[in-house]
This record gives sequence, C-alpha cells and structure tokens, in this order.
Amino acid sequence: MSNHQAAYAVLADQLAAQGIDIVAVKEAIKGHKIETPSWGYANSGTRFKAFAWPGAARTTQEKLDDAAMVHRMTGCAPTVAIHIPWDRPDNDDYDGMRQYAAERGIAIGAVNPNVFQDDAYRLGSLGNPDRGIQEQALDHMLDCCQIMRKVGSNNLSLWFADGTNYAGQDNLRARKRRFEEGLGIVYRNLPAGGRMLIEYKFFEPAFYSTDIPDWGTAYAWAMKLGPQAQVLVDLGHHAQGVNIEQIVAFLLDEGKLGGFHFNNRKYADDDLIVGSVNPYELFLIYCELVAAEQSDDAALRATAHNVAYMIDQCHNVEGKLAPMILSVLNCQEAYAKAQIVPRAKLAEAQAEGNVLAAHKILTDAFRTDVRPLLAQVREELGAPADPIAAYWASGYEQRIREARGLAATSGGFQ
Ligand code: PSV
Ligand code: MN
Repeated sequence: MSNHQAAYAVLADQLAAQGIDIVAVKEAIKGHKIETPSWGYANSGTRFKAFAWPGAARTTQEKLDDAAMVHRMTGCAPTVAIHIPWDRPDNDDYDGMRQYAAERGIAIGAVNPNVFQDDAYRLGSLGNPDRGIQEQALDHMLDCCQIMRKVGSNNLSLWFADGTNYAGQDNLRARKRRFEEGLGIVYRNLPAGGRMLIEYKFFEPAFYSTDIPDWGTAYAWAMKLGPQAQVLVDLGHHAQGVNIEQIVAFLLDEGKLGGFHFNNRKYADDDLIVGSVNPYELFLIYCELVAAEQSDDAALRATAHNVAYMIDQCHNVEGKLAPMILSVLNCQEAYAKAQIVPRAKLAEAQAEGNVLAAHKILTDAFRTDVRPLLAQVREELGAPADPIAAYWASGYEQRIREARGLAATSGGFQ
C-alpha cells in the first residue's frame, strides 16, 4: 500500500464514522469538471509589461495541446474556453478546431466574444453612443452564436469593458437601454439549448461607471431575457469584503447562477491562482454549490449541476501549465471539502441556534486534509495521484520549451 492509500484508508474510516457516504463523495468528485481558458496558455502580462514565458503557446493548436495535457494530468479538465478573434482559425475552420480538440481527448467549452480590443470600442461596444459601433459589436456576438454551433458549445460567455470615465461623458440610462436591446438580439440568436452567461465587474477598464457593475444588474437582465440567460460570477470582480458565497446562494436559489470564473485576488482583478489567497472563501463558495447539489429541491439541484466551472486566469510570472494544474486541483480540493460537510448535523445545529457548533462543523470540514481522498479518486480515474509531480516528470515542459522557444505574442488556430 502506498502512503496516500494508507492515508486514504484512515480518512475513509474517519468519514464513515461521521456518517459520510464515501462512495457517493468519490462519485461526486469524479463528476466535477473544470474548464480551462485558452488565453491562460499564452503569454500575458499586466499593463506594465508582458514577460514572455519559454514554451508558452503561440497558436490555438498549442493552447489546445496544453489544455489536453492539463486534462491528462488532472482527469477533470475536459473542456477549454475559446476567445474570438484570438482563437479564430484560418478560413474559419471551426470544424477543424473541434476535431483537433476531440483527437486530444478534450472539447471546446465556452465561446467568449471579444468586444473590447478593437479601436472602434474606445467608448464601448453595445453601450457605445454610435449606432454603427453597437452594430459591429452585435455582429461579432451573433457570429459567436454561429461559432457555438460549429464547435458544439452551449455557453456564450459575455464580458464587456463598457463604461465611462467621466461624469457627464454619456447618458447612463441610455447606455442601459442600448445594452438591453443588444443583449435581447443576441439572446434570440442563441443556439437551441445554448445559454448566455452575463459577467459583471465592478470597475476597470472604465473608472467612473461600468455598464454591468454588479450581480444585481446581470441578474435583472438575465431575468428580463429569459431562462437561457444566467449570471457568471468571476471571483476577482468584487469589492473587498463582499460576501461572494451569499451572492452564489441567492443566484442558485433563483435558478440564475450559470457559471464561474475562478481566480483569486489580493486587491482587485489580480488573476492569481484560485485558492492561493483565500482558500476558505473558495471552500465556502463550494459549500453553497454542494448544498444545492444535495438539496431535496429538484430545480435547485438542476441549476447547481448545470453550473459551468471555468478558470479565468493569466499566469504572468509562474509558468503556464503547472499553475493551471494547481488551479484545477485547488478547485477540486475545495469541492471535496464541501462534500464532506455533514449537512444533517449542520442543519440541526442551525435549527437549534447553536452558532458555535454550526460554525465548527464547517471549519472542521475545511481543516480536513482531503488530499489522500483526491489521490485515490485520481487513481480510480486513471490520472496520476500527484498531477504536478507527474507533469514535471513527463518531460512535456522541456519539450515545449525546446519546440516553441520564447514567443512575444500568441496567435490564432493554424
Ligand atoms: C477582464 O476582466 C477579463 O478577465 C474578464 O474577467 C473576462 O472574463 C476575461 O477578461 C476574458 O475576456
Ligand atoms: Mn472573467
């Protein structure tokens, strides 16, 4: 018996004694999938400097190769989000892209339109006062609805850089109406079974007003648009001290939580490895999700099981694949800890008003070392027990460094 197998046997006994169904927990962990972003495999930086990383992906094919490697190492990252036009293939060969991914054991996940990098978008996209530019943004988003059909994606992930920098710069109510009109058109063009995930961000790049500043705005529009529109929660897009797990609980209960962009931050939208700054917050967020997954309410369960878990991080100084693997593992670890919360006992303590007992039940689960359980799950899935060690031992990093060298930029699918 290896070390982690012995540790797993001890943990399994301990959890069984608490009435936790370890087989069900392992099955749930095996079903928990996390999408990685194509843009996380390429060079990236801050507004001050992008440091090139040796071996960083230069094309979308290389990004897909890397995402497939992350999936092979973790066993739980089978899809990759694409960003258009960053990942636009030559001759719009999206069939080729879909096939390339499939040949590597992964699939294309969320399609992210880019309506912020063109010069035309200086004053915004859907919120722009110029009708022609609104239409340009709309055309691109409608194009992305077609791309969803071609790559077999069910998620259109929308983030807008729209806002204003100065009081008086634009009419705030008019911008709201422009957004509502544009989003309505996109909504009506979604593929059958596809959904629109509306992401909010409280500031940046505009600093006076942001057109979708908070979950309330995204929620109000998702309600107006209909069942195929839901809210996307990016962990980096809140003011300090905001209780994100409460937002998650509210949106889940309303059937409007569509997806996550995982990352962590110390100050703002820092793009740090999820769980690296505040693993307790990540655990508490997962507690809400798992409680909904395990609820008696069928609609709530369906919402929770349909949440798109995605990473939205660009690693600037710590490499590319290894930090992505660590991010996936951190999510999995928080999910596993949320799975071992004894919910009946917790509900009892809550009903009795036993504040300290309820709090301790949660923190005991958080403090449990679930790594042997995760190693066991990975072995059962045919993935390496220690994905980071396996990655370094695989020689992949060395190979891509030699083959790709130092690239200043990244390009599309070739
Ligand atoms: C910019 O803040 C951002 O990080 C958003 O979170 C988007 O989801 C992402 O870029 C990709 O467009
Ligand atoms: Mn995001």
